[in-house]
Amino acid sequence: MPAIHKHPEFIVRSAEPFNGGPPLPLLREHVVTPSELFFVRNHGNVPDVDVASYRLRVEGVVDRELQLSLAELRNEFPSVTLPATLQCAGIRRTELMAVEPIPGELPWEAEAISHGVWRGVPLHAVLAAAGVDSTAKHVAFSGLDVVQRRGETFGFGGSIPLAKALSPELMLAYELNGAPLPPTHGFPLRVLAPGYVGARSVKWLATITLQAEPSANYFQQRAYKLFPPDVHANTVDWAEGEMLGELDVNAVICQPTADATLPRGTIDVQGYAIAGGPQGIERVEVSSDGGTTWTEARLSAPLQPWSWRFWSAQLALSAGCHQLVVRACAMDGATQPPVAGPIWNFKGYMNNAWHRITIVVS
Ligand SMILES: Nc1nc2c(c(=O)[nH]1)N[C@H]1C(S)=C(S)[C@@H](COP(=O)(O)O)O[C@H]1N2
Ligand SMILES: [Mo]
Repeated sequence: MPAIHKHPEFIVRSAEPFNGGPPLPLLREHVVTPSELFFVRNHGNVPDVDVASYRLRVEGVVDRELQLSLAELRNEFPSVTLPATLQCAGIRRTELMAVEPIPGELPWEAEAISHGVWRGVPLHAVLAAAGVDSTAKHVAFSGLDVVQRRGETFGFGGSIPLAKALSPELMLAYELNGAPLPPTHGFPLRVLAPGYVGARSVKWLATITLQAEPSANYFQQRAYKLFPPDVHANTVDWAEGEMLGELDVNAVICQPTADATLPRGTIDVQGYAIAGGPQGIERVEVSSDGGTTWTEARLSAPLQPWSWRFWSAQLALSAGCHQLVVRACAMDGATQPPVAGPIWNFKGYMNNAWHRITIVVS
């Protein structure tokens, strides 16, 4: 298994498979997350891929099947560079777990997100080279990693609708932050599907299949599906549920951290906000009284499509306990739910309730 190079303060949520992310104050220090701080979500092993023999296969309902080496992808196709934020659907699951337990899932806090500068081939260029048949409605991806679940062994995969696959932001990425993809982030090639849950950005990409239906893979048909709050593991009908795609507006307080004790005076509250889609964040508001009164935060990072924005606010607080809350509004008017209870789901996805932390001012 290739070595994983991460920052000494990286929070490891699971060692095998390797999963983790940076402490929130460190995450908030860089608009472009350095690779050693970039969160990792692995369901299986980190494949050790030999670039010389690596081939991407493009198949399914296409005019011609393709087998492409990394050199062909780099030299014979156009390249694009795109800053984009990647976010796991399981982000902030611990807050849903506080509503009702979610056994068997990773206890992510708000660190399952990072922002990178990606370089690769526009997916539409590769699809054009293969020639997409008119019966194709979905583009399925599969990875080279192996996942083990309850005695079963299978691969990681997922799909996106053809219209999303053809949109300009979709990329087959071979670089992150100016360097070849690190092994744990999908070397030598991964999908980058900005605006969609991280699960569709398939790493160690082996095949692209054009087909009429969504992917039959476990991670499309069971995991990464959203069910109403009354559905539980023992009552679920896997044929139901909504396959996750587009992300929702979200905002998080990174600094101070939960349960911090701070000296009296003006405190600097900092965090990130993300709209989900390309439209960007319009406004971020912060409260120090649990959401009764609000102060507008200053948005610092420039507005770019598919990207988070950093925000900060100065609050003068009296001695005592305070509940800090943040909420954001996207350019399309989308807002967040005040509490997590009504959006609880038994797999623990898509928590975008107002982020609340308690701090003590002494
Ligand atoms: N092949 C493969 N691709 C994968 C995964 C995986 O386990 N195997 N995890 C997915 C999930 S759920 C997320 S959130 C992102 C995380 O990407 P990162 O580890 O580069 O941050 O990768 C996605 N792509
Ligand atoms: Mo994820």
